[in-house]
Amino acid sequence: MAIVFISPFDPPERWRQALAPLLPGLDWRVWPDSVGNAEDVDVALVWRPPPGSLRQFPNLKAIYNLGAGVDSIVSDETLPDVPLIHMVDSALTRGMSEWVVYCVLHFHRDFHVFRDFQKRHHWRELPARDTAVRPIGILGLGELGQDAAVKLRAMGFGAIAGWSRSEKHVEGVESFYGPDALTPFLERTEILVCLLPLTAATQGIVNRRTLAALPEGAFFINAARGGHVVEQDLLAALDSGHIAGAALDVFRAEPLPGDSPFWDHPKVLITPHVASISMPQSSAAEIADCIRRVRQGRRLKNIVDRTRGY
Ligand code: NDP
Ligand code: OXD
Repeated sequence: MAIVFISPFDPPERWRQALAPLLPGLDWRVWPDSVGNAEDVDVALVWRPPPGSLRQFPNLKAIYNLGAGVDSIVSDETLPDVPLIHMVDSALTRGMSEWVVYCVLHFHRDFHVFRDFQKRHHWRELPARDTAVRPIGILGLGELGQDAAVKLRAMGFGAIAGWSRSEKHVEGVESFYGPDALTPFLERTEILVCLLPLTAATQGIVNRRTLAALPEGAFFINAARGGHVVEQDLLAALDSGHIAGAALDVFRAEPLPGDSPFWDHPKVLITPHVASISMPQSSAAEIADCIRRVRQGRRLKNIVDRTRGY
């Protein structure tokens, strides 16, 4: 029984070092250079595996995605029909909530304006907004969305809502669910945070129509995927002033091309897809537990529903 690591973007050694103490006798292979006998492999650890790369393992029993989002993998038609597990890790969740809280506070406390005032040596007070009544809306109230909501609430945000497919019961968070609830959810939201998975149903969900449903002067924060946004529509909404600012961690093209209008846009805050990064040390215990479960034939957690796409 061997593990194969497939990620063109990650140094495999850090993951091996984190997992080895938890899985005595770990047989570790790295795609494509040291796969050895492909028949030995029972579990694949992957992050954005090249399409077709998983096809060669006839005894594969599970695929563990080393990140929360599986959009880059579920579209691979050659993906073997074995359980696909997505990462749920407390450090990944914590990191995302930090990024979201930072961005919400940036706009809520007018840092986007004060940054500009400072450049112009301009000393001016702005009217304060009461945190208790500032309407925050989170698209996607799953692992990450719920944690961000709970942490914002702990800071005193008292008007938080979330939108999901099914109804949620999170204390102090109003639940909107299903397609019909999207417009009412947007209409009451002044700071919109996107934490949805990218699927056929959520592709391009932030567009001219949905941005127009937000109140004038709303803010948009995206830590999910660039594919959720029709970028021309967002730029137009920023330029017209309907959207007063955006914090964007993800884009349709990554790395963001040097000539993208987002780079120099005065209303846009950019980070390079780092809202939260999977960390081998923190997630190793969860991954090792998953591998043991596969090998012992026990129930697996956090399995992706491939028909839903997340
Ligand atoms: P989850 O699967 O735990 O949660 C997804 C949420 O989205 C659920 O509440 C789900 O509803 C909701 N949802 C999905 N489809 C729809 C739909 N069509 N309509 C309404 N609601 C929908 O995912 P995570 O919270 O773990 O991760 C979310 C995303 O965050 C990832 O897919 C990834 O793209 C992104 N991410 C980005 C990172 C970064 O660094 N930028 C880092 C980590 C993740 P329901 O609960 O009812 O099923
Ligand atoms: C993820 C990501 O989905 O890092 O985990 O984007």
